[in-house]
Parts: sequence; C-alpha cells; structure tokens
Amino acid sequence: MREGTANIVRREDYLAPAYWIRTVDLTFDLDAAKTIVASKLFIERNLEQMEQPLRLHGEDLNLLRVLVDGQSVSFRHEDGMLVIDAPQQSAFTLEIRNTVAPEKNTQLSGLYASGSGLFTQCEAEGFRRITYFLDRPDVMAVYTVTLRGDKQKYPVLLSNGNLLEQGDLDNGRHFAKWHDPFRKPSYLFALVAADLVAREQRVRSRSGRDHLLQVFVKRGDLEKTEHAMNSLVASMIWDEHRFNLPLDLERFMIVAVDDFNMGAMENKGLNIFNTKYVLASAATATDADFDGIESVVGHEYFHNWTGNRITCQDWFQLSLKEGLTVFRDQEFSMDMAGSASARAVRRIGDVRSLRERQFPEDAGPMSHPVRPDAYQAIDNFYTATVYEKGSEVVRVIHTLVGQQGFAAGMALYFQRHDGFAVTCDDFAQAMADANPYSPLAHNLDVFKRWYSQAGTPRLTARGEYNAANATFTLYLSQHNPALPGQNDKLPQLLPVAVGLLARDGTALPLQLAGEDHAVGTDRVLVMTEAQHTFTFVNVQADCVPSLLRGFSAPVVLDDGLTDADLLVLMAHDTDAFNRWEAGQRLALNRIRAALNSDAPAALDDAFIEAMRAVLNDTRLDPAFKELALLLPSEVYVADQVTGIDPQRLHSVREAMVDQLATALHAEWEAAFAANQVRAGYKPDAVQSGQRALANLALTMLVRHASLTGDTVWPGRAYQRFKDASNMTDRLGALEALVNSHSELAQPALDRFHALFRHEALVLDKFFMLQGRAPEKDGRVFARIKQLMQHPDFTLTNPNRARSLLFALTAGNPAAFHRTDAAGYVFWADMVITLDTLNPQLASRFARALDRWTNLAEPYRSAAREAIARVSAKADLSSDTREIIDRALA
Ligand code: 0A1
Ligand code: ZN
Repeated sequence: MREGTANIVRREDYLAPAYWIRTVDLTFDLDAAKTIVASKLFIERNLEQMEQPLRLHGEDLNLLRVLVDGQSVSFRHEDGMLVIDAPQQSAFTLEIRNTVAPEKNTQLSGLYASGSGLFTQCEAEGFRRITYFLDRPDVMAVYTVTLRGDKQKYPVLLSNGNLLEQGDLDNGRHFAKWHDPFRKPSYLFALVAADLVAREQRVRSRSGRDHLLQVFVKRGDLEKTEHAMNSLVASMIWDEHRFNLPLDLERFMIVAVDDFNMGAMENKGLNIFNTKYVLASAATATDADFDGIESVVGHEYFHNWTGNRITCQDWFQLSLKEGLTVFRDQEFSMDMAGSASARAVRRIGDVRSLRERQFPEDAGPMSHPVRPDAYQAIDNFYTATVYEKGSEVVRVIHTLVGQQGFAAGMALYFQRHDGFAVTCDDFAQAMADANPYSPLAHNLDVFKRWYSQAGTPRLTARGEYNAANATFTLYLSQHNPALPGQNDKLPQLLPVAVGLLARDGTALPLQLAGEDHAVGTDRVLVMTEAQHTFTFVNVQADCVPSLLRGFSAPVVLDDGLTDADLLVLMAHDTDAFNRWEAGQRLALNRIRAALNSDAPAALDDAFIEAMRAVLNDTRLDPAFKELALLLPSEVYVADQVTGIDPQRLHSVREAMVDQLATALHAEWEAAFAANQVRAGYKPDAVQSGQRALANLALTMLVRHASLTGDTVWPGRAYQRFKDASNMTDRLGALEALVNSHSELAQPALDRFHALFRHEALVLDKFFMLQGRAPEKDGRVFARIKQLMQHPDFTLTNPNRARSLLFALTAGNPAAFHRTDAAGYVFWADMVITLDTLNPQLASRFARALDRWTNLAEPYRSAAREAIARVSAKADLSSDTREIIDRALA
C-alpha cells in the first residue's frame, strides 16, 4: 500500500474486534489474469464491544457486489477499508464478490502467479489482498473452499484441511472442495492451483492414527524431495516424543514454489515453501542446504501447534509463535545432530547467526523489544529479534526450569489456550505456573522484561581468588545501555551457566558459600538484580571461570579474562561452546589491536600455536575444528567496534588469514588429506564436518598458493571441482579458486554455469559465490555490477535477487563500503527499483545501511547521503518508508 503519511499501529491500542467471523465459504474461479472470488461469511457481533459499523480490510481488490442476508446493502470506502453500517441483527450472512489479478501481483503477497501456477501468501496481511475480511489474527473461523479452474493448466487444486469432493466441470474445467475443521485466522489460509506432482508417504502416529504426507513439486523435481519428506517424518516423530504433540490432520501437504519472499509458510495443513527449503540432491545441494531443509521443514511443522492451534492475539505477539517455534526447530536439529559435539556445533552456528544479525539490529535504528510496541508495516517485524532473540528468551526459560519443567509448561499452555489467540504473557504465565518453585516463577516480572526491553544487556564479570581462604568470588553486574525511547532499563533475569577450571585444565567441584558440599562442576547462577556476588568455597587452586556456558543468555559478556586465561579455556574447557568462544575472543582481541594501530596486522606465536594445537588435536571433531579455525567475520567484528572502517577491517582480517594459511601450511595439508569422505554421500553431522574442514583446508592451501605463486594446489582444486560427486565438495573447490582470485576461477565458473544452467537453485549459488568473494581492488564489486546484466539474473525472483544483492550488502562489507561511495549509490538505486516491484524485498534490502552511524568517515557521510536520496522519493511503500525514516531519525 502506498501511503503519504506514517500510519503507526500501537500495541497499547489493542481492542478486541467488533465482529467475529465464524465460518467462511470461499469460491474461486481461478485465472492468472482475473480471478473471481466469492466469499460468504457468517458474522456475529461481539457483544462486548459498542455497536460499531463493520469495517473490513481490503487492498488492491476490484469489488463487484455486497449482500447482507441476501439483500443488497449500502457501503462506503473509508481509510482503505470497506465500511458497512451495522446490520440490525446480531448475526448475519455477508456475501462479497470481487476480482483480483494474480499475474500483476509482483509483491508475492495475497494470490499471485509463479510460473504457470497460482499460489497464496497471507501472513501477515495478505488475505485482504484476496478478499475483504477482518484480516487480524484474533478473528478465527472455519473455512470451506471451492476451487475451480482449467484442468490442463491447474491439474492440482489444493487448500487447507480435507478434500471433500472433486470433479469435472464443462469447458475443460474442474473443481475441488476443501474443508478445514480447525478454526484459524486468515493469515493461515492457503490455496495452490498448479501443475505439480507429489511424493507421498503414509505414516501411523504413536496414537495409531494414519496420515497422508505429500510433498508437491514441479514435474522433474520429484527425486529431490526425499530429504524433505524424511525431515517431515522425523519432525512428526520428534514432536510426539518430546512434547506429546501429534499431527492433528489426516493429510499434511508441503508445496514448493520458485517465487517466495521468505523461507516458508505454516498454513494449516498446506505449508508453502520456497523451493530452496524443499529441493535437494547430493549433486545440487550442499550440506548446509540439507540442514536448512531439515530445520525449515521442522519449523513449519512445529508451527502446527505453536502458531496454528494456539495463535497470536495481535501481531505484537509475533514472537509467541516465532520465538517458540525457532526454539523448537533448534532443539530438533540438535537432537537430530546426534553426538554432544555435533549439538555444540549447531549451537555455535545458532549463536553466530544471532550475534551477526540480531545484535547489530538491536544496536541500530530498527532496535525493538521481542514484543514490539509499535510498527508502521508489520512485514518489517519478521526480524532476527522476534525470531532468534525470541528463541533465546524461550531458551532462558528452558534453562531455568529444565527440560521436564519446560515440557510440563508446554502441556499447561496447551491445556489452557488450545484453540485461542493469546499473548506472550500467557505463555510465560503457563511456564511459571507449571514450575511454581523455579526461579522463573519467583521472578516472573523480572523475566518478562525480556519482552518489553530492547537492546543487548552487557554482563560484566570479575573473579577474585583467595588462596588463604580457598575461595573464588565472582562479581557479576549487568547493564542494558539506553536506546532512543528506552532509558533507565531495569535488570533482566539472566541464567549464567558457569564452571571453574584450574590452570592445568581440571574442572573444579563447585560449592557455594552456605552449601554443605560441592555439586558437580557445572551450574547455573541466576541474576535478577543489577549486581550479584557469588562466593565459591573449597576452591583448592587458582582458577579460570568459564562463564555463560552454551551461551546461556543473549548478552555481551565482558569477563576481563587475559590471553593466558583464554588459552586455558580454549585448550581445556569441557563446554565446547566456550572452548570455541575463547578462540574467537583471542582472535577478536588481536583484530581490535590491529585496528587501533597503523602497523601491518600480525598474529603472535601464542595464537598461531593455539590454532595449530586445535588443528592437530585428534580428539576434536572436524566440524568443531572448522568453526574454531575461522576468524570472527567482518560483520561480527564491525558490531564490536565503534566507528568502523570496513576497508581497514578487511585488510587486517585478510592479512591474518594469510598468516594462518602460511604458518599452518603443513597442518592444512594434513587436514585436507585426513578428511576425505570415501563413503557414499550422506548429509549427516559426521560427513559434513569432514567436508567442511576439507573445504576450509583447501581454501587455505589455494590462498597460500596465491601468495607464493605455486600452481599445484590451484590445479588440485580445479581437478576436485571437476570430479566432485557432490555439491558441497564442488562448491568448496570452486570457492577456493574464486576467493583467491585464481586464474582457474573463470574457467571453473564457466564450466559450473554450463553444468547447472537449468537448475535455478544452483544458479543462485553461481551468483552468490561471486558476490561474496573477498574483495580485492574493487574487482568483486565490478563483477557484481556486471552480473546484474547476466541473462540469468532477474530482480523479480526473490532468491535470485538476494543471491547478488544480499551477497554484496550482507556478506561482503569490503565490496559494499567503498571510499568512492559507489556501493551506496548502487544500494539506493536498487532500493528504489525493488520498491516498485516488491516492497517486502526492498525494505529488507534497505536495512543494509541500518548501522550507518557506526561507520567512520568518509563512509558515514556518504551512507547518509544515499539514505537521504531514497527518502526523497515521494511514493515509497510503507515498508521501505519505515526503514528509511528510522534510519534517518
Ligand atoms: N511464518 C513464517 C514466515 C513468513 C512470514 C511472512 C511471510 O510473508 C510476509 C512469509 C513467511 C515462518 O515463520 O516460517
Ligand atoms: Zn515461523
């Protein structure tokens, strides 16, 4: 919707709807150019509300007629809504007939065309682009849907729930009638009309009920659906086992679509997925792609309970379903990973992404609480804060009440709220009530500040060992820095998981003053105040505290540990997360020091030897080694530093990577040789860890060759690229060549393109890998601009657009932030162009300059100028307008 003035929606203004819609009967005459929608609603007045006119949302609709109880009725349009003066009766039938134009819908919200098929996306406010409705999540209705369309064009006609009837009509048309027995909000409605085929599987749940699972894809893609189906079956089993939550439908469908703004959508019984999260074969998808499919299939499936059975009262409560469902999919993926070490690897990945995406978000103009207080465009609030920080907040509960307590809380939550639209407070209350003796129940109000306070808390820790008394005293304090509109924040509930390591690495038994004996070597300290002091007694040796184990709360930790302390943790910590973190901290300290000096960046021997020890340690898993050997990313470091110069950061980090490539050359050769997978391809944790480390080793070896002029390793990489039997190895070898700007890169890219030019998802990789290659003399940026003209590039497919544009802005700071401002000029042009096509995509892309005030000059002024240029455009979408206004506020 184009709007001149800001239209802000506030949480405090929430009012229950004046009318309820009880049943919905929809008939679609499907056609890409013009679809006719006939809607018959049974409506009741909400007697708790004053008599008000009925106001229905509608957007880009062509209205044909309105009837109340079969009679024509007068109506008007007001503020973009359809207004009908209150009918006399307290219950009535409203019939509406309107048309929409799917093929003109480039926003991909509402009913739209993708290829030759028709698909819907209704979250958050897309249903109003299909027909007039009370398009808000607290209005829940039972839907019956009849689809009619050309049988040749649309052999498959799907909607939510159960198929009641299907058959032929005249003129080569056919129909299907669907009924969803569960009440649902409009955002969970879906329909699909397309030429698709399905992989099917029948499964019996623990309760003995039979279900039909279907994964619908385009003809020719069927053999790429095995992993998605396996992930779906695994999700079903997991949710029954861990939470006692069975599938409640006879039929569960997943449909893959090429054009999709997000990852996937949990429509009741009819999940619609971006093809990226469905299609995979060893030849076309990487290990990371397989993992992504498992977690997104899980995520959408888990929404059936957390989101669909219990939904959100209003969109401010979005994290009620998203934070909880991300938590569930993360737990699912960890359980699927298997070993403790593989779980830790997943946890490290999740924390990395939280810190690279959510922490900067929370420090910038889009900072908002997990439960926001106001928005202009709700689509802008599908954020890392609502999703990933929301999941960390759920994890805080899990840490405080334990796995069993958490399961009990979930049971109570469903017992109380199944079938209703509720709030984050309702969830926290159920968790507390099910665990009355827990620190959560005792401090529920303190806990709930996670929902109301934005920003990342700073946790400061200092330890003091007293040899004479054999005590170790830990002083903890927390502080949440002020943000515009949020000063004077109160302390939050922080579970701080700790252990103490003697300097020889031994884990010390933990006994707090006042306790009569030690309990284990690992425990959770709970902070509810700004400051706490914890005294451990009977501590027989000086020690290093290992704090915030497993990243037990989403905070920035300042533990004051020295390099010597961190080296102890890195070598011995039993908590794999903190072991990894110690290495990252050592690296970050060095990058920081180099940024503050003009001297060429150089790593010291102690650091290099610690890295060598990790690489040589036969007890460590390859997947862990790969993560430990990667220096913190430029994106992460930029968030840790004020007044960042992205070019200087890039050259510092690149110099350090060069040094690791050189100093550890022999170890990289050994790691490459030792991690060749000879067994048949499986995307499991063990094999993918080996492939990840082999790929990193190869990248380092080719990088080293580019420094010395050696041609052996580039040649080997090219050979491996050619002969690879799976995409992970092939892409790894290709990236090794491209990232080191090898002469063999171009021939390899040409070959890659020729091999996969008919595979859309692989073409995305072709663009992305060139877009995120480490910048060198402006060559990568020039390449990106040139690739925009490539015949396979287009801005209308979101995956393809992201493959180049987001690779630049989110994945390649040094190519984007140029001293000549060309990156920002390009950004402004693209925001403006995308905004006319697809506002959701444009506003996400617009966020690339969120952190512009943290840039050093000349970047900062140039970025501001580019943002101001976009702002000067009069008719920006409200999505993009909100991002730009906030950036300049
Ligand atoms: N609820 C989905 C994500 C989603 C959100 C918005 C969309 O369109 C604006 C599409 C999908 C999920 O969490 O998976
Ligand atoms: Zn979700």
